[in-house]
Amino acid sequence: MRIEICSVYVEITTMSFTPEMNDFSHAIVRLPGETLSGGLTTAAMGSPDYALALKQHREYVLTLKKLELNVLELPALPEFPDAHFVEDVAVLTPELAVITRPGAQSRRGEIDFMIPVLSDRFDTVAIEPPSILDGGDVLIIGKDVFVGLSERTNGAGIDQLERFLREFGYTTFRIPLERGLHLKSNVNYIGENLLLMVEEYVDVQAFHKFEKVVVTPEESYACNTLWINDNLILPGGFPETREMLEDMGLPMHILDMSEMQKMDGGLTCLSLRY
Ligand code: CIR
Repeated sequence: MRIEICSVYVEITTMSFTPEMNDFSHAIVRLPGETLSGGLTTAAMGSPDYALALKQHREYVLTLKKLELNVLELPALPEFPDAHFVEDVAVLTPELAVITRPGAQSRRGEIDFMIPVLSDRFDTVAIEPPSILDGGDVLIIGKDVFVGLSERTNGAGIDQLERFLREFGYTTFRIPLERGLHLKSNVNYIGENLLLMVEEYVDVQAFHKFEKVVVTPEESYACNTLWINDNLILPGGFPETREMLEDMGLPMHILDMSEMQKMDGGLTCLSLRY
């Protein structure tokens, strides 16, 4: 009896440290507001069509539900045109929710609408000024936390996040951003020790223990692929990346993200998962 209990314990301990654990049961999303074209962007791809953006968002939510996530759909916040990119306002771990302090001034007020939602579900702490940090810069793989040092996330923000998470056994790595808005615009974990990334990150020392799947510069947007419950959600229109990922044999879901891409947003940005 004792031996059995002991072996179960060992297995659970090992599981909680493996990067393979990506079983999520919940997601939080926010409906895009009709003001979404007033959000921040560097994309120069034209103005998003609101009806189409809503349709794409709906498909995204349906896909999460298909993967058996319980999805909390928050109402639009038209006064904050980027608020549907909920990933940026919090960093979730099983132990703690860290409310961020978004790097863009125009997005700071979004946190006031997320704090009550997360406080009901998590122990919460908050990034304090003068630190700034966007959730899009935070890539958590098991107990490793890779954080992009970007225009939206400063060193002080990374230091604070590191202090919050250290006591739960997380190790933080700081990754200067080479391109794009956020770290997760460039690099994402897709299971089986694989990172999907653009060429510029291949030699980053902090990523040395991973195998790399490198996307072409023309398909860099496809780096923002979401690995969730052992499925891959990919943006449509990136055939080379799709072909490379097909070899992994995971169920794939291809979503049209054109209107989100126009606003520098991707698949990971549209939800908070736990
Ligand atoms: C912004 O510039 O803040 C939004 N237009 C896009 C945010 C995308 N978020 C993300 O990649 N995590």
